[in-house]
Amino acid sequence: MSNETDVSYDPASIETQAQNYWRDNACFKAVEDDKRQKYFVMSMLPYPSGALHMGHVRNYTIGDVVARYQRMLGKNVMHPMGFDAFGLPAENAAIKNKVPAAQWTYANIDYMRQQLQRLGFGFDWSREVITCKPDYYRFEQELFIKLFEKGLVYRKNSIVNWDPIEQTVLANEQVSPDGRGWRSGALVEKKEIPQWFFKITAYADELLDGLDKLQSWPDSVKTMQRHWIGRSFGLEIDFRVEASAESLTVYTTRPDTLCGVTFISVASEHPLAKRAAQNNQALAAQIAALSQGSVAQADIEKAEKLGVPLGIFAIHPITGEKVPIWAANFVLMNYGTGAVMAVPAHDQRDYQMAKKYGLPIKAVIAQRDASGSLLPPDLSESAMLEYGVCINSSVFDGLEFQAAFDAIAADLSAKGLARKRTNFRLRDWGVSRQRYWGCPIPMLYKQDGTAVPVPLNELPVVLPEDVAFTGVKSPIKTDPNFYQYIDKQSGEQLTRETDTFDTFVESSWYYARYCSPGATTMLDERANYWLPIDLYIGGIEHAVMHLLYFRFWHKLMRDMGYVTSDEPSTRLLCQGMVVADTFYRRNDDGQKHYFAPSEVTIERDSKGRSVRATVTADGSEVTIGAVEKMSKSTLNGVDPQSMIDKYGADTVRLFSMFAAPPDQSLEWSESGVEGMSRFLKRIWRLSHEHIAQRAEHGVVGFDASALNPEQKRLYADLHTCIDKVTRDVGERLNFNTAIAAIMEFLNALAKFSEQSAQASALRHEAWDTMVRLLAPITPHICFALWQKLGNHSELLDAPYPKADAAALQRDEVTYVIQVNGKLRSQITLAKSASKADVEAAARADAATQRFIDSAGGVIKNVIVVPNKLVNLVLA
Ligand code: ANZ
Repeated sequence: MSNETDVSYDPASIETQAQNYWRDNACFKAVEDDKRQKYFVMSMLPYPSGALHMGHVRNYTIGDVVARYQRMLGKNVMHPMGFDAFGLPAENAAIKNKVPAAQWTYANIDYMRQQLQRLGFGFDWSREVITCKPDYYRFEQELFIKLFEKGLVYRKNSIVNWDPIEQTVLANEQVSPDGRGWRSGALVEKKEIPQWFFKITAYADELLDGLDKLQSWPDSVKTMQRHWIGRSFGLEIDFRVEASAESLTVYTTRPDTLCGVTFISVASEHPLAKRAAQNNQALAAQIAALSQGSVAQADIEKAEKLGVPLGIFAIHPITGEKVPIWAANFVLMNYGTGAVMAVPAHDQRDYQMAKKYGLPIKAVIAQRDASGSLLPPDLSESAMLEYGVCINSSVFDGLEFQAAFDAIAADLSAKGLARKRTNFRLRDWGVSRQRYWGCPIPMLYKQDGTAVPVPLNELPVVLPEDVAFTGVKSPIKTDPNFYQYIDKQSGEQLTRETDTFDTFVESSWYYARYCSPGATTMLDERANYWLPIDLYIGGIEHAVMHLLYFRFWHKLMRDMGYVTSDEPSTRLLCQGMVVADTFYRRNDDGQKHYFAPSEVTIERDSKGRSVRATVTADGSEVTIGAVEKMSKSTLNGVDPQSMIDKYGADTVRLFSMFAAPPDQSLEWSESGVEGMSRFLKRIWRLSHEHIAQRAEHGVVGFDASALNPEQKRLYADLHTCIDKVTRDVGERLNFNTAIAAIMEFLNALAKFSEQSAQASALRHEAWDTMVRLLAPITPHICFALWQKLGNHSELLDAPYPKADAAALQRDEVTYVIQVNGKLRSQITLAKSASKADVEAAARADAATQRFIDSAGGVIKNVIVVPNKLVNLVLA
């Protein structure tokens, strides 16, 4: 055995060498090539917050493993990276540190790019997209103008969260659950201001139906998108307003419950509510109070159901009864008609309102029991939401949901009182933000307020980067050099739009720009070579907004003639979160005070689980909390940089691929990382031993047909491993089980001790294969070993190992030997062995005999399960 210290594994120097080689030889530059099958893999680009976190490391390692694997299959791989560079944190940093947002952003990008390089990710940096650069965002300004001209972009008043102290619009996330501004603490108001919209609803049907074709997208994401788009089939019904010529139209998906209507709820902004409040200050104040709180639908659903009677009545179109009209805080003005027929017996929100204000509840749907008789609903605790059969509904009694829907629709339509209608929950996409650090919206306003686009030949509208920032208002809103505009021909004075785009606009099309770097138009013909993306990897938190806008923009670009495909990506992988232990102590006020893992000393059990933690500085004990997503608030984040510095990039990559299947949470554990580091050291040592021994034995060529039984076994193990790894990495994207198979094979290889030229040739074949199987995952160590094994070719393009089908058909099987049903040993026998052979071999097995002797037993009975196990039953 050679000495371990003479070839020690030094990741830092190995990794620098490999990375320099890749950089100097532009190894990852992708070039269009019609003769080769393309493979376009990408991960969601990071926001340049300052440094990579473990979630990024995981996401990008998955992408890199797939990219390198596909390349070894011979495909023309493109694997790009960029930075989603606009956004609020840069403004906050600018206010806090008094550095321009641009400067802060670019410095972060430089640092993070270098971190990505240090991890050995094979990105084609010549395609890098930085979304805050004018040569990128100019094309989204251009598309916006073209869409405006087609009517797919428009401006309308829209309700926003308004912070009356900061005099600014807040995002839904900036409104606390009790309806107050995150910074000012002021009660947030709903305010209407003019905003720009993309007409995504024009694509609602296509976005919904297209999901069925996305077979390699996770079902969870498709379900969320379906729900978000929320197509519903319903009826618009007109209720006559008492003592007026007017009628009030409601939208319902449950016309079968029409006879259970006991009141009507309208949004607080509904014209009827406004009119009722006109000459009634007290009512006006009550209605205004209803509209406080967040405008986010999730918050509205959670909030208590509140209402105010307007003192107006409607006439029920079937029964002719008078029903009161209320304003209610859960009715949205921008959905349906902004008015709801309330059926407290069968709608939970209406039920809550009715209970609170003592309004009548009338059951009109019943369900049949097993014997077929109708059971009136139990309404003591809640509404009965299920479909059923109409009761208390005059001529509609006895009808089931669809029959009732159709009958009521027909009856009311004939009277001109109803129309069938399809509605979407999806709203048009409001893209105006009152922020500075974003892409300027390329519009101008005439003195009469008419909006006109900036002339195309004046694009881009460049966001000034060198600005003073006070934090009160966006600097471009106070800078006349930016907002004043004089028409070159007419001399007319106009003002520029000073709002900027939602940053989801930039992330909606960066993937396509990767395909056309440097193009002087948005995209060029190269985009159609690469698109659609073959694998897109990112977090599940983007299931709806980003991943829906991204699909929408693709269709916009298609309809503008830039791309020919219908969808941007054929396969999607949503990676799970990276989680870790939390450590805390409760303060006197009961609040948790968290400690970072670097501040505590942890005692672990044999499985590596933390069992006791003390503060390193003073030895005092802290509580080990739940395993949670790594985050700033719980201080349980582990800095990737410190891990790379300590263990090397290959170890960090290997751990993040091995510790969990990619779509599940990955629990960070330093003992797990240490285990990976030991595994790589072992590979380094064993491969070097092999290389030294091979020199001693002399080099002979490998011949699979000249193997002795033990060699044959190892060869079969090798191909079983290749077969498993190929399926796990290539099809299922289950990297953890692939790595486990490699580890298992390495154990078999380490045990194979035969010393001969032929054995050495087999061992060489095994190492050569191992290095290629591991190359996508731990590319640096493999880069070094590939050369040491005597290869002069480029490992990046070395063919990925192929399983030899003949070797997989083993002529031997391994039997497990049980004594009284408990596993005690195993034996390998020819497949042709008879039951008697198996029994004899099991009785003769030394380890089994030793066990039986020590137990002092006598074999009473033997059970042989062919190709599986032998059970020796003792008397
Ligand atoms: C009466 C009714 C009875 C309803 C019942 C439901 C159950 P989707 O599927 O999301 O389209 N609704 C209509 N417009 C609304 C608005 N602007 N704000 C809040 N709620 C609104 O849901 C449609 C249902 O949501 C409609 O059907 C209406 O309540 C309510 F047993 O009408 B339903």
